[in-house]
Amino acid sequence: MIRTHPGWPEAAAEAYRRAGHWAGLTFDTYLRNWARDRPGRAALIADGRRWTYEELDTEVSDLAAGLRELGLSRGDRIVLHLPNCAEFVMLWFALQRIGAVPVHAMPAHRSEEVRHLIRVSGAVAYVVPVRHQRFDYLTLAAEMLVSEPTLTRVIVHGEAPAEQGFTALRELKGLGDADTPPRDSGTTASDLAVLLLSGGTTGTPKLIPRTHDDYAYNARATAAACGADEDTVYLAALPLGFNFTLACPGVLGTFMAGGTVVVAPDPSPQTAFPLIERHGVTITALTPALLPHWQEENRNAPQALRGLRVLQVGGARLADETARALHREMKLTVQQVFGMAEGLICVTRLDDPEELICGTQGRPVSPADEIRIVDTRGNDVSESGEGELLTRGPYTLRGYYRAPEHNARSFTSDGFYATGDIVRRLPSGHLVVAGRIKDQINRGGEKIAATEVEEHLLAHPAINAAALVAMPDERWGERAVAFLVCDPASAPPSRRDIAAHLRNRGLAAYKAPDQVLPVASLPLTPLGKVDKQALAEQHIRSTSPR
Ligand code: J2J
Repeated sequence: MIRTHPGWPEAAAEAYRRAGHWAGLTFDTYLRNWARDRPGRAALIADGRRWTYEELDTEVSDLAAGLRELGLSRGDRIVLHLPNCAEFVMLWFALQRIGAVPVHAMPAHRSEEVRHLIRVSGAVAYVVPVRHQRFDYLTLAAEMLVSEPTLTRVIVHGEAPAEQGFTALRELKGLGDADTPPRDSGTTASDLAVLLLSGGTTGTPKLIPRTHDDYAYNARATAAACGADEDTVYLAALPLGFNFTLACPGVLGTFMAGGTVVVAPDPSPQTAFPLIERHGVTITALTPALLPHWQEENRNAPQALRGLRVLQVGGARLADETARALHREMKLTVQQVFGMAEGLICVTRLDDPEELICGTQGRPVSPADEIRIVDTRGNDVSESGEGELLTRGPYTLRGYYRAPEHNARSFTSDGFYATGDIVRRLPSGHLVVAGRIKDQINRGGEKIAATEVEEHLLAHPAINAAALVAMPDERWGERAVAFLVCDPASAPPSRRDIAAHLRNRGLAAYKAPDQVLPVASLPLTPLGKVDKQALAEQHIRSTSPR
């Protein structure tokens, strides 16, 4: 059998088991245990409905029987492309029940991203809504069924067309006979539990393999670091497919602690505030770009957030001043979260002093997380010096899925993952994120791999060369600026032309540049690479008032 990715060496795995970090339980075993130990407690609230742990377990069994009936089984990969709804959670656990592996797509993803996920994972099934935010997912799914040979099934949340290969989620429940107790798929805790999509730095974003042992620990350790317990009511406002929302502590960490998850269809304060008030939400998670809307709404209707105790903010750098304003203005504890789908999660602790909560991005959630900060030659920097963050630990990957060449570049020979983030460390162990060396734009928490977009820009007939560069932005933290060398014979394309071009090529809308600037040529570094720093500096000089 060809190995899809490197795992932990046996000695490390053994140490993580001995320390109790890896508990040896699959997500399916966790769910069975929760249903047995706390059957009547509220597990999930969504779309105006509520399920206890026992009811959730029953729904999962019904769905799992249907999935088996469709021919899905242990080890199969299934692309999950649902917006926030109860079915996302139920299906996620149903896939765990049969030992299949969910592959998360974000709601904003389009044909390019979905095709990539299906191809790299070799997915056999694809789960979609009918429509969401005016996008027709059925047409996309039909296109995938035709073009992707591994794909044989499309599962639709909503009305499914009566065509070959399509099944409605609703029908799935009656399709097979759910057995009690549910059949054991034979999955072990060291098997793959989920494939997450990386932010990406190269042309094609990589898939991140997470095992039951490591992902469950990720959720447990993060839950402990934010004091989650059975009184916790977590609002999932960001997309459920985001690692932050699913496992930091998110849905999984809240379940581990015995709490209740409330699912919001979107993260706007208009949607979230009434849910927070009605269901007594105690903790939720946001990206910095959403904060101004929440702050404004909180000024108008402060009573809604009375019960909210912890506001996690992560995914992109929270400015120290914003953190301070937030801390003072809202009567709750801000928790900065510096995380990555690859593994390592750092959080400020709830009892940290204000200067750490507002001035750092936290410290690792596990005592077994190892941190190195290195210079460009790979040598450790002096104490409190800045450098690239390398990390290794019980829930940080040792290699991407089916990406041997990329793995050779992204990991040290002794298994540290090179994050591409520039950080410094305080004596307390807290990290301050100071920048990034990876070629990525972090637009309000959404990651854009520059080279992926550049390749699509080059396919435009009027563009001879392109560089996508991150520039500071008031609203998003960073915005994407495309510097374009255009064919002198044709009119330079506008931002709208470029957005349409990228949309036609099947790219998610958030990857379209915020600004397009025609230039005569692209400056090069001595090594012959495009000098993006020079481009950014030139642009700032040319636009700042003299
Ligand atoms: C600066 N940069 C940050 C922060 C992430 C929890 C929270 C976030 C993510 C996530 C996640 C940052 N300040 N507070 O998966 O579970 C940037 C870094 C990092 C990259 C990872 C979670 N928090 N970042 O954002 O896989 O550059 O995960 O390496 O999407 O986001 O992106 P992603």
